[in-house]
Amino acid sequence: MSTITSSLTKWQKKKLCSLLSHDRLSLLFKASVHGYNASTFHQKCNTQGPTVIVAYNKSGYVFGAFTCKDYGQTGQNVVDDKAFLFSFNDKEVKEAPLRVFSGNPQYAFTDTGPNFDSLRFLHNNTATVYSNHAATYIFEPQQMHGNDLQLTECEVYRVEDCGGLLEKPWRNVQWNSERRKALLSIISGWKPSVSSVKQARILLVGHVGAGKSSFFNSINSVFKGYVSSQANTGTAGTSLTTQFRTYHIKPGSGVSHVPFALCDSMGLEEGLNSGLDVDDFASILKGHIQDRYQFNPSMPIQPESPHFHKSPGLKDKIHCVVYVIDTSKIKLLSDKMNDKFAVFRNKTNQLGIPQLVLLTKVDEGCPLVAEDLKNVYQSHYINKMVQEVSAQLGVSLSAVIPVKNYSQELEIDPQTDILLLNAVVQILRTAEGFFDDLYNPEERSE
Ligand SMILES: Nc1nc2c(ncn2[C@@H]2O[C@H](COP(=O)(O)OP(=O)(O)OP(=O)(O)O)[C@@H](O)[C@H]2O)c(=O)[nH]1
Ligand SMILES: [Mg+2]
Repeated sequence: MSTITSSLTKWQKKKLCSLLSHDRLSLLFKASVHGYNASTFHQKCNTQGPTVIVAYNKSGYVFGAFTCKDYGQTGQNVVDDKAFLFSFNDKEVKEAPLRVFSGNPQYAFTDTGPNFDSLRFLHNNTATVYSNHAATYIFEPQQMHGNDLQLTECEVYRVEDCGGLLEKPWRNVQWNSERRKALLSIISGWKPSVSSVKQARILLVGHVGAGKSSFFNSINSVFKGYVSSQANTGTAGTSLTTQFRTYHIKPGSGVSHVPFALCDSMGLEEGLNSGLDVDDFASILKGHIQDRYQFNPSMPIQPESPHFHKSPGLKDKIHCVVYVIDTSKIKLLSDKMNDKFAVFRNKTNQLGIPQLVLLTKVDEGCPLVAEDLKNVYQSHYINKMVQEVSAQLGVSLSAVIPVKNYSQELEIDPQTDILLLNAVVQILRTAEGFFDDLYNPEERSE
């Protein structure tokens, strides 16, 4: 998936959220990516419930319109007594944001497009806004947009309620230092049930920017005792990781043995000849691809490649595939991306490799979790996303594990460690299935 990122700064997002009295904004449409036109706007934004359109100009104004009604393409005036226009400016931090309600709620907007009468966004399918302050919503143009009608960006967000906390957590986690120690001891005491294999090889796959490399960094950090960023992470349009990497983690944190290696791959993308290729994926699973192989999305690895392992042993194969998915992107995964996941899952099933799903960025997904990670199994929103991804990918609920990676922290934190270590324990238990299955070799297909 080409990653679409919000142009809102943290400050702007906070301001907008408090203006909307909601705490979750899910990006649906971004004009610089999808085009300044009404037809893609409708494709992405119709029947999404409450939304907010946000326009940006060079003069530092962030302005737009909220409606709690659906966009459609009926050409009708939509009645919405909650709709309003808003504006605030980066340079006037102390100024209260402007909020203008419609003088006539019968005519909140026309749903042929984001057309709020006094402000018509994507005007004539261009990066401009048409402004008529004397129409349904009455405002001072200088205050609304500084008379700068050329847009540098225009986005639409679904405005969601994160649904608060469930009465009881749906999984029990002990959040104390004894548990952290116990988890470390479970991990260091684990070993594959086949003596020729010393470490489980775990492959991380998922869409671009899902947090695959960050997951390795985070696990490495737990064992180091400080936040480490060995693997390159960040956001780019396409996968930042372009090499196949096998990371062996040095023992630490009182642990003498780390019985697994994490393999990091290139992100999945929608298009043909982009992102991780399914043939390369199959070669990794079978143990043919060696550390530091440079992926070429337009051509899978060839047997002549110096990084092609011609006769891999059991220890070189992948013993567990972990699909890494950004919690906030689940609803945004396109059909093409879901199809790609299905192809990858099929391949993995054919080879009899157990699989599970890591839901990353739970802190970004739910503000209650960002506030206190201990809310992770009590958050309505995370619970809903776990169910959604389980249905979407066709994995059981018990195979979906929410985590938060270290992303901006400098020091490790006991709660984050516990959630990460829990995930490792689940991964190892899942990998165990691979070795257990070897007792029925006739059921496996290569
Ligand atoms: N808040 C938050 N940010 C995260 C989390 N995990 C990853 N990130 C951030 O998300 C961005 C992408 O993370 P990466 O680890 O580079 O993603 P990736 O899956 O390796 O992406 P590619 O290599 O490009 O396919 C980085 O800026 C990370 O800091 C998380 O759990 N919480
Ligand atoms: Mg990466």
